[in-house]
Amino acid sequence: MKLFVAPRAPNPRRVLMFIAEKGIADRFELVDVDLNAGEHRAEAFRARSPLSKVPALELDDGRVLTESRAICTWLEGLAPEPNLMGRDADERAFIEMADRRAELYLMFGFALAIRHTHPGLAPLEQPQFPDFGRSQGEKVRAVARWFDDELARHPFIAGERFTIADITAFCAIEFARGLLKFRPAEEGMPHLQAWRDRIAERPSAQA
Ligand SMILES: N[C@@H](CCC(=O)N[C@@H](CS)C(=O)NCC(=O)O)C(=O)O
Repeated sequence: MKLFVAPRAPNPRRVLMFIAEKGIADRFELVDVDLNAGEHRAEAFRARSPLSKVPALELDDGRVLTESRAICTWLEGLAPEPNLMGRDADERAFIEMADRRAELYLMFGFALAIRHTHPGLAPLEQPQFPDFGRSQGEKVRAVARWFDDELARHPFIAGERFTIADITAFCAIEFARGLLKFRPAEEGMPHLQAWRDRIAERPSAQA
């Protein structure tokens, strides 16, 4: 199977970290897509990912899955252990809630803040609206503070165990760490920082 990724991009990193947690990296051929060079907008890639986004997973039968969470759902079926998305409908729903909060409010918030303010993202985001980006930076910090409060009460994003929601939130925080210089502890979020430091010690965080 071919997995189309881009170096340092947070969404491909989610899938790479999920694969590393499952211990199945040897089953995938990684193909780098150069976003700065616009390779993702070329016809050859759009034939696989019509909205020009990475990651994309090309299955052995030629079908292509995009959207990180959908790819992870497929991977969870391929390699059910360790379970990262829930064992029954009840647990699956609560983990999905946590994961979607991490994706839609944390990852997407940081992505908007970065894409509209950082010169390195100018090739991907045109036009950039720096005021909008700065306002998103403030809003996403309010979300991060909410996660900080949550993490004061339980050790992982979805509760008592490591799940896909930790992967999504970690990749979001690391993206912001690199490009927004976001350090939770320096902004009064000690629980978010302690959680981030614990997740960073997992071997999958190097994927
Ligand atoms: N919702 C998608 C988001 C994918 C996405 O935005 N990927 C970024 C890289 S992290 C991308 O391909 N950006 C290219 C662009 O926006 O032009 C997912 O979950 O995979």
